[in-house]
Amino acid sequence: MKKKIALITGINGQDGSYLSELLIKKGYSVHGIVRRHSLAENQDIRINNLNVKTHYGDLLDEVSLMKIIRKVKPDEIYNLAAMSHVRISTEMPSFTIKVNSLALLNLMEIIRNYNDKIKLYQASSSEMFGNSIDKDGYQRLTTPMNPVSPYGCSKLLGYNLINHYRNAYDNFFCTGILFNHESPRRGINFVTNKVVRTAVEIKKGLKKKLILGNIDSYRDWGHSKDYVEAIYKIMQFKKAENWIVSTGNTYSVRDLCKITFKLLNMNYKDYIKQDKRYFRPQELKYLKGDSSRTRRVLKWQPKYTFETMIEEMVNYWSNKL
Ligand code: F7E
Repeated sequence: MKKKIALITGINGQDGSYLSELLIKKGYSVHGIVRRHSLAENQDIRINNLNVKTHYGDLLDEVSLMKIIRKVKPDEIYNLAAMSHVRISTEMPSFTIKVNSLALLNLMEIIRNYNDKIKLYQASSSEMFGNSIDKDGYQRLTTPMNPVSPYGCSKLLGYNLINHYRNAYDNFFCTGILFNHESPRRGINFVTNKVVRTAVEIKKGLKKKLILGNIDSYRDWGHSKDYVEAIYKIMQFKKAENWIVSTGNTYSVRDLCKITFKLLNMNYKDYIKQDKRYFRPQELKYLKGDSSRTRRVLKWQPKYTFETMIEEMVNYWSNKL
């Protein structure tokens, strides 16, 4: 039987690398798009041991996208590439909208005009909800979406475009609204890996303080490895739909610090300083996702807990530094 072909944008990111591993295990031929980078040695740091084929391109360059899609002839495209840092999106809002929304629109148009049988997964985000919370304390598909950052706005535009194209033209365009998801492969300017890595550096005497922004916001943090399993199941479901992917538990950044420092036999209160540089113009205060339908219908279940995930990250940095 012919191998299925997947094309992943953002293949060298955290989710792209775990998804590649999963798809290879499932027997796919995996391709990915990478941007030219001035430090070529950092280009594929997360995927250089994987049997994937990378192609130079850029989401903002439709011609390169078209050429890659013609060459690779994918059955499935996973659009994971994004300007994904919420605070940085406030510094470069226009770029964020171009990459996260306009490029998606171009990708959908290419699919419609080249081969409208290609299935597309779009990475949507819990940041689209902003500060809306249902009365029972959860966010779900019916919760109003009122984003509080250029990043959230860009993802909401992408989500609306996907829904519109699916309804208007019947394409297999699906999305997962993923709540925060982490791992040792997370970029170190996101709060989990920043806290864990710095705590280990403090433990080893390499640093004295951990400097953070708002530590009283709450997030529903899962593990990227669990979440790419959900992404795969979303793509294989008989119908293209929107799905919530979350753990259903919420912790504050303060809890994250408490647990991490405790694992290293330290008290977080002795090491934390706050700096307004890391605060956001408008904070998203609280996330907790209701993924009950995803669990029931797709038979998806996360394996990691918040604690086992943090432990894995602490072990990773303790061995690496
Ligand atoms: O911040 C607070 C910060 O940058 C989490 C992305 O994957 O998830 C992610 O977005 C919280 C926020 O993630 C620092 O204010 C405090 O309340 O790790 P983060 P995020 O903004 O929630 C969503 C679902 C996505 O889709 C995004 O792509 O931590 N915080 N002090 C800090 N955050 C950072 N980064 N650095 C600090 O020093």
